[in-house]
Amino acid sequence: MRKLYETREISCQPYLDQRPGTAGLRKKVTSFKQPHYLQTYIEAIFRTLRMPADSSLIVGGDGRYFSLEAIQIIAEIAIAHGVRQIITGIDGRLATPAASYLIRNRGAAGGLLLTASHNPGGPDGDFGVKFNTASGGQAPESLTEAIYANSRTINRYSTCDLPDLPLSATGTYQFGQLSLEVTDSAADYADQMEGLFNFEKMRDYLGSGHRLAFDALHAVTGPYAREVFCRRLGAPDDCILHSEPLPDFGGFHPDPNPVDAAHLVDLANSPQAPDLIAASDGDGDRNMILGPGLMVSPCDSVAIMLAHASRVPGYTRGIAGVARSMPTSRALDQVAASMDIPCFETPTGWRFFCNLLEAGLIDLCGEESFGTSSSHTREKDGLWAVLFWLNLLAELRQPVGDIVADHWGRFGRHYYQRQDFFIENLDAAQTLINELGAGLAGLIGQSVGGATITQASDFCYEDPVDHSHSSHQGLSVECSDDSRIVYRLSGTGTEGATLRIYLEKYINDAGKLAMPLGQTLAPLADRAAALARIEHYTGLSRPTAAI
Ligand code: VG1
Ligand code: CO
Repeated sequence: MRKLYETREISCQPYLDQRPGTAGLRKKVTSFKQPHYLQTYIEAIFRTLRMPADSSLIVGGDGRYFSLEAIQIIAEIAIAHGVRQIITGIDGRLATPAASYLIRNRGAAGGLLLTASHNPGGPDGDFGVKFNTASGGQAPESLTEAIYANSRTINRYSTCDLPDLPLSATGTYQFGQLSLEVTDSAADYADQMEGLFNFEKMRDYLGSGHRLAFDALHAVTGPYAREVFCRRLGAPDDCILHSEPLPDFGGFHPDPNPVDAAHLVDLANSPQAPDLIAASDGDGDRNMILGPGLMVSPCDSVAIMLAHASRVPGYTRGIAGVARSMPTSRALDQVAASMDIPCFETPTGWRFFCNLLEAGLIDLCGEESFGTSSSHTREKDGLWAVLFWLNLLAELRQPVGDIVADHWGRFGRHYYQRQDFFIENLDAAQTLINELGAGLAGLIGQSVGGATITQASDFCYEDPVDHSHSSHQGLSVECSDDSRIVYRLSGTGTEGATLRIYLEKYINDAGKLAMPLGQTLAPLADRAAALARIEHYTGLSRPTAAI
């Protein structure tokens, strides 16, 4: 008779601060290390879900500091809630899109993704837990709110004592009533990508003198990139930079953007620039695309993907519709209109795309925050986006810059920038938003910086599939000079507040498509700062970062 692991109840005090943000619960590692902190949140998830007996669960993440302890704690609580199979990756690492795919592919009841994504890692960095449903998609707001409500009442949880889980090599192990499978997720993922892209063409492209550089920023994508680009596409080993996943990301801030990955902008601007330069974030769901002399704005990237989708094998059957988050530029709308397909505008956060994807209403979607993906999975997918661009380059045999310039020539250019203001005092940030929101109606018709405000609204979304409402999803101000400003507070930070201001100006004048970005948007930035009285509320006269 095999040993059964007996469960026991542990008493604890509830924590009251476990409200998930834009994408899961993110806190400092030091918060997660408080007694019973992770345990109460996991207990709240299981109590809310009431998974069927004998469920399978995908558990894994970006491998950041505290991940291995977390997997052990989760497995011990999962047994007590009837989970009979846990599937994870080597060393507990699963890129977010790969985890989403595994959930669907293995018919799991859901997944616990251990990541704080683009937030820094290490003992003083951040940790996070995100729950994905059986569809592979992020839990909807109604579910995360129910988990939060439950977490505030947890004063006991069930667990057991398992031996240290063997995570360092693939295999299947039995611990009493629990089966643990450690899978080679990179191989599974690469198989999926082979079904979507023209690997032969990309191999030819890379074999004929074209070069790729992919920076994994010492985060989760290193082994995936090696499998896809080197083993299956024949790219040289040294095209993967910082490929070894490290618990502290080797000190990198694993956020692929021109500020945190400025070295890639330098590489793009150097005479040795490879044909395609790309990077992903901590958990592998974001992508940054650069070519000689330029970075492709994520808003343009998704629009260009749509314009060329019929050239990529996985999308030749057509695109049902597309979606973008509200602050993302309207470059995508322009292409969708030309193809006569719907373009949905959702609140920030990937979870809002999930219903649309599941219902087959969209096949492609993206966010300005370097996130793009398609109906092949229910998360954004960093390497998928790089492969999409590589497939395009192999097909068009044109430099990245020419593809972008041609696109602007055809559709006009949405000059775009996000400015982040880090504000230590959360209340000051909230007051700024409240005051601006309260005065919105009065702004319409006012003249600012030579333009008239034509629209001002507090974005409220009704999900077309389940008809749920999400209010206060960002303040938007549109002006008569084809410009738009959006204001919102970040929901992924773990201290203070980050005010995000999104600036967009549409220009469709052939002679004005290659103007310097910062200079072109400077008057709009001044207008945005004046309207929200940023300096008055925060003392800040300039953004902390412009991305
Ligand atoms: C940010 C981005 C948002 C993205 C989210 C999760 O949220 O703006 O577009 O979906 O991060 O991305 P916020 O609330 O900080 O603006 V990831 O790659 O960190 O899971
Ligand atoms: Co991420």
